Amino acid sequence: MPYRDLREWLEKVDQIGELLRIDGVHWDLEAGVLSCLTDKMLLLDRFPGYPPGFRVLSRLHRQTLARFFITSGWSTEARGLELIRAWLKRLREFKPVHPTQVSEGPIMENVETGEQVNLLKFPAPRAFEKEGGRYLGTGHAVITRNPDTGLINMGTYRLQLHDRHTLGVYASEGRDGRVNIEKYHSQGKPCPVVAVVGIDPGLFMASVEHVVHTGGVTELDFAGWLKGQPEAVFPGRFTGLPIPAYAEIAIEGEIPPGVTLPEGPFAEWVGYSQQRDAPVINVKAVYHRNDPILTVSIGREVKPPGKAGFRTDFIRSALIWDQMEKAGIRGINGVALYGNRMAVISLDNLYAGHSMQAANIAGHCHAGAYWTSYIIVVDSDIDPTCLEDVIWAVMQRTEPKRAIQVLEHCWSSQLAMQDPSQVQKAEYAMRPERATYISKAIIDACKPLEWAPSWHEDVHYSPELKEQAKKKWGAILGKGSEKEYRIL
Ligand SMILES: Cc1cc2nc3c(=O)[nH]c(=O)nc-3n(C[C@H](O)[C@H](O)[C@H](O)COP(=O)(O)O)c2cc1C
Ligand SMILES: [Mn+2]
Repeated sequence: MPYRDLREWLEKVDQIGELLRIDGVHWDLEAGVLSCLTDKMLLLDRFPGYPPGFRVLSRLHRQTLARFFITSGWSTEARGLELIRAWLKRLREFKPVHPTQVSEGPIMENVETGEQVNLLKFPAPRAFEKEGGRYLGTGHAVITRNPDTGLINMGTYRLQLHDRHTLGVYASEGRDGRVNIEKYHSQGKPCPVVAVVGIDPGLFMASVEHVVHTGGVTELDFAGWLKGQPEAVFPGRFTGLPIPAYAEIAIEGEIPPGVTLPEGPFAEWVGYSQQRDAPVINVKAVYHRNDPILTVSIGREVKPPGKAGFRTDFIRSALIWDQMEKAGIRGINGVALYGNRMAVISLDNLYAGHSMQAANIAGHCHAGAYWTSYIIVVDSDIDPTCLEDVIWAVMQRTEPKRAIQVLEHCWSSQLAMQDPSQVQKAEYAMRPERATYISKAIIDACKPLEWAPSWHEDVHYSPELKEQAKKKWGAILGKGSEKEYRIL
């Protein structure tokens, strides 16, 4: 049975024993640190100073596989590379499921506008000691419209709570939402916006994954497909933007041009925190259900490619794989992405130039382009989800001067540590403060085809010989040691 909303999803998670309810936790640091100390979903209630029922659901970004299966209405026994392959198969069946228009829904149980708006009524957490404030949006979705095409976009860009009716919004350069905001601002107009800060994990996944808008597909269409039923939406009264009618909390307003406030420091997934200036949302309306649940993604202490931090790497891996195939790359045996920053492609290297072609597409297709600094290509005998084998191939099959190429002026992020002189050199001389590039290293760790006469023989036992030995001696040996796979 599909789930319509967060509450139905939570019931299913409760049934598999992955929901923890805790009362009386403080929004300042305590909710954050608790989120690092469990694998379960945390439903927090009775925050000191807040009415009971004003809840926070934490760990929206760190789903176990069991919870991902609930979210996607799908499951498989496959793990490692086979899991990525299985999800790719499902992804290929994607058909947009358009939202349906409704005139009301539970989110209209409470509607506050103008002077009634008070964002401080929600127990928004400050998650880390070094964070510069409270965040209302970390496990949410921001909806905007492209003023040229009318296409709706949904992406997750964090929201700092500045005061009763003002939020900071930080969208990284090149995000669809950021492009939309800049389009309005370049016309001197405010950008209409809806932020859904109490959201089910299906909508959230649509918001954080790189949905490609080819053919006018939107993240809402993706969510409808993923959840197995169309999303019910109604038009916001100030912006006309679609608001999911069964969500918990939605905020409507506009982002004025030329206004920024200091934002952060915020504990980034990369393992650092920084402060910078960011645009603001002036809030005009708040919609919420009775006993609303604020959803958050806080408490990320694990640094990429740490296993616990990025259980969804396999989803993005399949997306890159899909986009590479659509660009015509043949012979792909596997793709594994590590915490957004490094991708490994395993390939039947069929002809001279094939591995470089694959590397360049992997590093520049939409799902793989953003800030991936290292693209490694290995032969198809290497499992890309096993870092041990990947690094072995890099060490044993390459001659660095031949294997490593560095591409310049690639899609970056202000989260990147930067050589300040690079900014000055950039071609954006008109607005150097905006220009952030990275270089990208390709490591072609496939055995060079032209060196075939000197390729060495790999050392390994045939699977048959191992099976025979296990049959004969297995009882004495017990369970053998296993390779560590960094992607589930
Ligand atoms: C928990 C979480 C928080 C995120 N926060 C931000 C953020 O603050 N700013 C940002 O630009 N991207 C953030 N992202 C990534 C974007 O939401 C993601 O790349 C999304 O696909 C962007 O959608 P778009 O391509 O439609 O802009 C976050 C992702 C996750 C999983
Ligand atoms: Mn988008």
